[in-house]
Amino acid sequence: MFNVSFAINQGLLRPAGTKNPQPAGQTGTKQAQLLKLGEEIHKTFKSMSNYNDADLINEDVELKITDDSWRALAGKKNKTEAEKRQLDVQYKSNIKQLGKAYTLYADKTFGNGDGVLTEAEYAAFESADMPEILKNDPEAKQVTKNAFKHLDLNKNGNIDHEEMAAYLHAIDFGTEDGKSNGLNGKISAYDFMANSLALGMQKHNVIDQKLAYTYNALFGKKPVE
Ligand SMILES: [Ca+2]
Ligand SMILES: [Ca+2]
Ligand SMILES: [Ca+2]
Repeated sequence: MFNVSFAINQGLLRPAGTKNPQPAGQTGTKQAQLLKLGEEIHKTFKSMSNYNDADLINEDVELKITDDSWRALAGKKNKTEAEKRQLDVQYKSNIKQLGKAYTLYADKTFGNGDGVLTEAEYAAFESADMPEILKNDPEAKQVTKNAFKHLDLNKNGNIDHEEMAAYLHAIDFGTEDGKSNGLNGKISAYDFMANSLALGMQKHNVIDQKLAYTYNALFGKKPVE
């Protein structure tokens, strides 16, 4: 199981409220750490699903956005305003770093490395581990096209790290059918798969509502209709 608190301990993700000193010459190292984190996110998501059987999900795998102390505080009754704020700040800080890492990794590995994903780069990224037969399947191509449309919130023709962070935040919510434990600082395999289905649909649906909420919560921005 991949744990983001590991990244925090490595100095990659910084707990809320702490300064982020960046001595000269450290930029390359930080980039390498972000890339590694992005690769871990990618591997974790890939290991949740099974191309041979869409109904089979690997329930043992989850992506932790926050650490267990965050969840302990989140579960506490009668939280003070300061505690609520601490939870909010820490969550947002972590999810923004994950959005950066995941976008950087995807674009460095499957794109031109300019930091944003065009539709073609996103398609290359999404189909990376697909069996050949699926890669050329028109239906699978359409699903990727649909997903890109949902994720390009400002409709500028590419996915940036803000849109990616909004996506990661949105899928933490899981679904409303009782199978998910909801917003809890972890993306379960069920959260991921249920939201992936919604993302692949052509029509406006619940994923768009979640993305509109998270894009605004994280960056104060509204999606372009
Ligand atoms: Ca690019
Ligand atoms: Ca965009
Ligand atoms: Ca969740």
